[in-house]
Amino acid sequence: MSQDALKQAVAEAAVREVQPLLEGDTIIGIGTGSTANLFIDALAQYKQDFDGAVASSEASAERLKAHGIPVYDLNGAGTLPVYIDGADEVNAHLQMIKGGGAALTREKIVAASSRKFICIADQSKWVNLLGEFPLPVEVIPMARSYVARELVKLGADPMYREGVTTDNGNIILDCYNFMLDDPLTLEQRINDITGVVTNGIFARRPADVLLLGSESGVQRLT
Ligand code: ABF
Repeated sequence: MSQDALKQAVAEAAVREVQPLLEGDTIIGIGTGSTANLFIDALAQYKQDFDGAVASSEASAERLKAHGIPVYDLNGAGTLPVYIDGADEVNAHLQMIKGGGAALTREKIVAASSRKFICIADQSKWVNLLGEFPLPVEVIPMARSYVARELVKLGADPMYREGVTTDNGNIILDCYNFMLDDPLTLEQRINDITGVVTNGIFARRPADVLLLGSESGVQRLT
């Protein structure tokens, strides 16, 4: 099976997973990336069954609107029953690295505001130890050099992601070679650097459910 077919299978499994939560006034959280896009496309046929969505990026908001699914500001939506999003890496604790698509800050905010986080991923994202994928850090532009020096002190090799401005107007530093055997502590340490908006470790708020697409089908891990 191709990677695209595995992503399609998890997207459809995620629609089945959220269906019992859909009611006329339900607003759900929806993430960013190619797997989330497939989820949006598969969900569209049920758009009459729920009110709308909060999106973690402008790109996802546009895709939702193109399907005729209303998009809401998180501030007026209250606590969301569920957030569905992909990942760049995920481990057995359902901790993740996210942010390859530069939407990490909004993803973290929507995840924090949701009762249940369903991660949708193909098997290429499954790892024993997080960290092979370069860790994205969103940074206020004027703090770029300072934050990069502080990240080096923590053991990383940060690289400025050229030509990318986040939806929040900030820049991304991709950190190579981080030792990620204690994701919870590192998530906090990086966030403590002045000028960091947030980083792509999702350990404080891991996923609650992982739908993992593999050759043998979609596994559901909790
Ligand atoms: C978002 O999309 C990100 O946090 C992650 O970077 C990426 C995964 O993309 P894809 O589903 O295209 O692999 O969820």
